[in-house]
Amino acid sequence: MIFDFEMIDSFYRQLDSRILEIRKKLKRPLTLSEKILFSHVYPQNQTRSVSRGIDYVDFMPDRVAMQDATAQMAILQFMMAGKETTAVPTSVHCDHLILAHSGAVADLKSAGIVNKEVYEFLSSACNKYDIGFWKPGAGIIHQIVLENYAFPGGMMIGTDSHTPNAGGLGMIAIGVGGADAVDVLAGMGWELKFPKIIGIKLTGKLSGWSSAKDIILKISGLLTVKGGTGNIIEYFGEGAESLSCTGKATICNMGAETGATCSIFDFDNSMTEYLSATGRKEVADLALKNKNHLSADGEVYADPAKYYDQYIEINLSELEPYINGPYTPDLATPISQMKNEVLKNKWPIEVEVGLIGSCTNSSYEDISRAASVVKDALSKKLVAKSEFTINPGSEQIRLIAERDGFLELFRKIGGEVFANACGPCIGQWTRKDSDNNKINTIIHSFNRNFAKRNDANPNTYAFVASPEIVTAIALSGQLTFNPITDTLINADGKAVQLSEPEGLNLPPDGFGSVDSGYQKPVHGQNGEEIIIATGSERLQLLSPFKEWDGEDFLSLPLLIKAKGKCTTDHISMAGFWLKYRGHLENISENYMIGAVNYFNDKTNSILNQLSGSYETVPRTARAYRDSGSGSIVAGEENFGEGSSREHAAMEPRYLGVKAVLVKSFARIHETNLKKQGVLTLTFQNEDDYNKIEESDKVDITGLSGFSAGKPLTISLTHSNGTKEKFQVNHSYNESQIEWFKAGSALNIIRKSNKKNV
Ligand code: MIC
Ligand code: SF4
Repeated sequence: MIFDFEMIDSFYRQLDSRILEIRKKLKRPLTLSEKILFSHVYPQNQTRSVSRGIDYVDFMPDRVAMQDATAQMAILQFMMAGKETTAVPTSVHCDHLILAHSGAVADLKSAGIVNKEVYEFLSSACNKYDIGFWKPGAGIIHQIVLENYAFPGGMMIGTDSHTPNAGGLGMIAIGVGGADAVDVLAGMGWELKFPKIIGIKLTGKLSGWSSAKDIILKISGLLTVKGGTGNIIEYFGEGAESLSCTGKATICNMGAETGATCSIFDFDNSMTEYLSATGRKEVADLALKNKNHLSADGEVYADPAKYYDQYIEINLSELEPYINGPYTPDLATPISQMKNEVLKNKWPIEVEVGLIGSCTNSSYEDISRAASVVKDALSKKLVAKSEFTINPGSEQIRLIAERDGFLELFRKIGGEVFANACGPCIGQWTRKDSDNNKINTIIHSFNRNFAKRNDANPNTYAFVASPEIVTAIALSGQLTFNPITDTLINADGKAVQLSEPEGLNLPPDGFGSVDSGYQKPVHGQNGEEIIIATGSERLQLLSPFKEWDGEDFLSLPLLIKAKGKCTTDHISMAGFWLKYRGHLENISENYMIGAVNYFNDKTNSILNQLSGSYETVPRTARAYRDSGSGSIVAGEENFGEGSSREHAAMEPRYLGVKAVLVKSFARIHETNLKKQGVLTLTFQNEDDYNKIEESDKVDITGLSGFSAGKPLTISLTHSNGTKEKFQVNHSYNESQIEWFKAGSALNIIRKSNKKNV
């Protein structure tokens, strides 16, 4: 048994009394999210009334999951905490570092060679700290978590922004940076601003070409990439009940693209079925016994607008398929309007590649529906006009997709099956015959489509759609194709129309048994040495960051004023750079190299005030750090949107950036910066962004009285000697201010641990 039944059983045994206690304290109807959050307050006896969206609360999640690209830094930090083992069940998944190039077998083999020392490091650390280790090829973190670990009513954190995928099984699952994970691994409370809650009632039923993916594509358009920030999205209604468990997971997964803390569905029959099908009937039985605690109270559903901070209704019977993009996941276009939009915006019509799979859309339902489209196309003598690739989410899924003939169908249209890993979704993709500047279009069923994300080409227009729509479009080769209304010309020259997709939620012949690629930790049996090769380019032990010296920050040169969208992909690119995720010094060479310099519209070319010439961002930052001044970064809205990668926060800290001042932050990135000791500030008046000039020196004053809710002051000294002053806000509470003072949150854990020893 891979999942931790004892922990789950003990959770359910206590649930009744916990909920009773919460009810006594709060004396009002509860949403599902509140039930789960309050039953995970740390320590449990401290339930109190909190203001959603305002108060910080410490939680005690049930488990932690980490993927290889973020686990390295998380474990390197955990090693500094000086603990013997992890406080909660934890798993590590090798999925991000496998380069998709020539198909699963060859790609896995080369990943084993290229990433050998990283896998050895992770596997040895997992043994030492009693962490379950999922070998390369086992599958993508979120799919594995859904298949093995997630349970209704539970709470977990994961060092990946799509951790909310587990909300499909009724779990509060939140994406965090590695330093947050270290809190939980070390048995400390994990702090989160108590989220607001968006209620979404789904009515009606999906039909035809529409799928669960289209629900979240539509919602991304409604909420935009920052509309969910600070919120949990809670789904309910008969439409929700009609969805498969994996369809629910897709919706929760991509909820990350709205900035939501996480998303969650009520416990229902689809979850019982999925738990039983994946060998966890005992968990399903326990959940069934606690069913009344695994949905919101009746009063909430009767008057949702009263109990949710925001309330939306979507009728699934009217829902069209959507295609989102390019360059942002919230540009949502219903398929019926796609042709107009494509022509109006001059998006390249010809589609070069269609890609399905990934952690977002790898379920049996997804694969079987996409395969039904292919089967239909073959019977109608159609061939695929675009290249076509498949990334199965796990070995379990790959195996049954092979067994049930789906992969064979994909191969018949020239489809290539990549390893069970992230691959093209995170830029781990060597495109064949691709010129890195060519204007071209691709369409995939992943979740993100930021510039350069999939293949590093800034001119790739990436669109997101459901697997069945991606398949239909790959068959047609045209972004303007609408399978609901349009026909295709087949090998006989006849116009034919594709039939509606058909699929099954769960494999009729079961999931079967498979060598899952799981390595049980052998804690206590071996010498338990964590393996880091000397002189390694990929792994480097960390040294603690310095404490704050108690002084205001004076005369900080502006490093870069970033213009427009600045995601974690702009701040710390993935793709090529993934190989340095365990080596802070080396990965810092990618700091902000994708961000656009406001003053010359170029990337990675900024004024170095010391030399007077234009240089790269990392080099200039280093020069400021080494001169003893440090520097400051400015940006616009939703700064740091996207990934949970804390490298985007550790790099500036390492390079001497003292503060980041923006119009607004994405949640995970802001916390990551705070935890690493970088001061996070927001403009009180957004127009003050315009006051910042290229050769400014910036003072940040008021730090001696740094306290919650109290603004700080910025003074700019322009190159002509004139000065401007304005106030800036911050969102630090008193304990977060201690992180800043100590130099990082980890420094506090380290110190308290030393005291206890
Ligand atoms: C992503 O989808 O962007 C990633 C790659 O999974 C990241 C994690 C990472 O950067 O390692 C995420 O979403 O957190
Ligand atoms: Fe991997 Fe992509 Fe999923 Fe991130 S979104 S975990 S990169 S498959």
